[in-house]
Amino acid sequence: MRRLLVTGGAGFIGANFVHYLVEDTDARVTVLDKLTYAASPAALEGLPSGRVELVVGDVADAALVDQLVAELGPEGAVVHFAAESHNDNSLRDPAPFVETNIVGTFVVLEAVRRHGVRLHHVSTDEVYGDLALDSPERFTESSPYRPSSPYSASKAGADHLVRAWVRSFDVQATISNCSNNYGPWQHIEKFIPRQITNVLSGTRPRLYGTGENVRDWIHAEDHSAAVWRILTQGQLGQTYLIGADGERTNKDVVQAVLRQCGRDEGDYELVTDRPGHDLRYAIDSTRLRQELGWAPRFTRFEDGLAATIDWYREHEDWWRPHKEAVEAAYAQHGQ
Ligand code: NAD
Ligand code: TDX
Repeated sequence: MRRLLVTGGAGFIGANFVHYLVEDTDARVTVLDKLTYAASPAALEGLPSGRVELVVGDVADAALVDQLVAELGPEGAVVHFAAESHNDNSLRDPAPFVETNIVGTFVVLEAVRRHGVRLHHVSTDEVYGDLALDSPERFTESSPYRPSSPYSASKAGADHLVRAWVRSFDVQATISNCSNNYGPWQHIEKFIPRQITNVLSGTRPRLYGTGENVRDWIHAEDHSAAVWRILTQGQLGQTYLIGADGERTNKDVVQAVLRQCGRDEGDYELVTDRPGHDLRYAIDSTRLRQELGWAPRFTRFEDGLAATIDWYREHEDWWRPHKEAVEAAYAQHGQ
């Protein structure tokens, strides 16, 4: 049985990945998570204790990470999701983004270097900056790094550290840069869950600026399957882009949420734009599909969205206690 250390495994995508490991592999998992405001330990409840153990701690704590990596043994692997992940927060207070995303990745790299353990580093397409709204261009593995926000700059910094540790120290690592995820357990500060929970609360969805910005949506389950594929079959030192051809304007997404909830498609508000707001992300995932044979299961965004809306309807007890505070924080910025 393979031993894995999953950092950030109590977060939205990390927890989805832990479920994937339990259901589709025989891996034994240690989750290292600081349980910040973004964590959902509830997402890990009910998983077999013989398969999943939660260690509450900071990925930037070098002694703790060293001990956990040492315990994996040479056949083990680290999958590194832990991060501060919300662009809007990074614009209000960048410090934890530098600490967790850059210093935390440095700490992980030093531990896997010392113990000769395999690493998969989870990153984002935002490191490549943005694309023009009206261009056919998509990001590829050779797109130049051009991050716009403190969040994306901190993820770019982390990616550069991983690449340097591969080249200079022969660390056995792969990197994936994925597009925007949606699905169960996503924090309601993020776009899709914020709008779903607005509609379920009887308030209007909030679109930044004109609503014309484009994001490329992928279901978190498809992201998890891709990460496993790269971890087990990817070429060491290689970067893989993960995306499911899910480009939509933010306005299209809000209108789909309204339609699926039986509300008028025009029943949204345009609010203050995000400073430096990236215009468009789009992923060309040809390498991952052709070299590793991965393909997404959620090929119709509207179906994945409908399932996600149902999930938030059924899990109101999870998100409702946080809704007022999240909206009050946005309201302070006219959003
Ligand atoms: P999230 O904010 O939902 O979860 C992050 C998790 O990391 C939380 O459980 C949090 O408690 C934990 N964490 C934060 N700081 C920590 C620290 N110092 N030490 C230990 N744990 C800490 O984020 P997410 O959306 O699940 O994103 C996970 C990863 O995937 C991130 O690296 C992110 O950059 C990347 N990613 C996200 C998306 C997306 O659309 N959400 C897309 C591409 C890549
Ligand atoms: O209320 C909102 N209204 C709105 O129009 C919010 C919260 C967002 N938006 C817009 C901003 C973006 O164009 O929706 C789009 C998506 O916003 P976010 O959910 O904040 O995601 P984004 O900034 O695109 O970053 C996400 O994808 C890449 C994740 O949060 C990152 O962790 C990941 O790396």
